[in-house]
Amino acid sequence: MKQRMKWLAAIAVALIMLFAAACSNGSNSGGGGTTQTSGGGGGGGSQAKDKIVLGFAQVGAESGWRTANTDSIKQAAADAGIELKFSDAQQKQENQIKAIRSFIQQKVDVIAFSPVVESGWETVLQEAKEAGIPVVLTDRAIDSDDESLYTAFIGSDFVEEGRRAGRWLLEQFKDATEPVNIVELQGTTGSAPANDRKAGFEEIIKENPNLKIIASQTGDFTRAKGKEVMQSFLQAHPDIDVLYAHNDDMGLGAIQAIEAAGLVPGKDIIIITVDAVRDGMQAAADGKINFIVECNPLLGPQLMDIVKDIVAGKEVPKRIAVEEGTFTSEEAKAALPNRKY
Ligand code: GYE
Repeated sequence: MKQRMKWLAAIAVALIMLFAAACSNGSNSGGGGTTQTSGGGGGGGSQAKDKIVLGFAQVGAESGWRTANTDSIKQAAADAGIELKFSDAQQKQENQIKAIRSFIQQKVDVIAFSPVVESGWETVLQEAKEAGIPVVLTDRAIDSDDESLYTAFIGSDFVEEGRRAGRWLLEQFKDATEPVNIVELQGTTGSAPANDRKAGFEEIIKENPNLKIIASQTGDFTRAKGKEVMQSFLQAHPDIDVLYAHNDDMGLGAIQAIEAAGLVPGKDIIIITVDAVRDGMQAAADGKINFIVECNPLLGPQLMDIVKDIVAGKEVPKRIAVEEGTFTSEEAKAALPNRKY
C-alpha cells in the first residue's frame, strides 16, 4: 500500500512539472516579445526572473557613430548579464514610441532610448512612469521641463562640441580681412545634436564678423544625404571656403562631392566634422578633414552600470557626462592605430 502511494505521488509530481513547463513555453511564444529565457534550463524559473531585462529603443543605423554605439550597448549588456530587447527605429520617432509602448507592455525592468528628436515625448514617457518603469536617456536629450519623466541622462555636451569646432575656426581665420564663406551640413532636423552643435558653433564664430554661414541644410547625419546636399551647395555657391558638418559621415559624403567637382578637400575647402569615428579619423589623417571634434559613442558600460543601480534601488545622478577631445590632422594620424571605433 505504502509503495503504491509513493508511486502515485511521483506520477503526480511529474505531471505537475510537465504542465508547468508547457505553460512557460506557451507564454514565451505568445508574449510577442523576443527571446525571454537565455539560460534555457527547465526548473530555472527563479534564475530567469533574476535577470534584469532592459528595453533599448535605438535611433537607427545612420552613421558610423551609431554602429559603434549599438555594438557598445549590445556587448555591455552581454558582459553585464542583462537581457537586452533591442529595437531599431530607422530614424523615425513614431517607431521609437511604438517600441517604448511595447517595452511597457512586456513589463521590462528599465527602458533606455536615444531620442531621435528633442520634442514630443511627454505622453509616452508619462505612460512608462505610470507603469512604474524607469527610463534612462542615452546620447540625446529631450526638451521637456518635466524632469520626473526620466531617471537619468548619459551623454555628451553637444553645445560644447559646436563651440570647439567654432573656436578652432576662429583661430584659423583670426587674421582674415575678407569674408570667409562657410556652408553647414546639419544633423537630423529637430535632434539635440543638430540643434546644439549649430548653436555652439554660431555662438563662437559671431565674434568675427568675417565668418559667415552662407548656406545651411540638413544631411540627416548620413553619407548619402551629405553628398547630395554638398553637390547642391557647390552648384549654388562657387566660393565656399569652409564646410562644417555635424558628423563625420556627412563630411565624408561631402568629400566625394567636392572631389567630383574637381576641388581638393582639406585645401580648397577647409573641413570640420564631429564624431571622430574610424573613417573620419582616416580622412583627417589623409588631410581631407582638417579638424574633428570627438563625440564618444561607447556608452554601453555606463548605461549597464546605471541600469543595475536603478534596479537595486540606489540613488543615481540625473546627468552623466562623457569626456571627449578634438583632433587636428596630425593628432588624428597619431591616434588612429589605437582607435577602438
Ligand atoms: O554625432 C551622429 C549620429 O546622437 C551623437 O548621431 C549622436 C549623433 C552622432 O548619427 O553621427
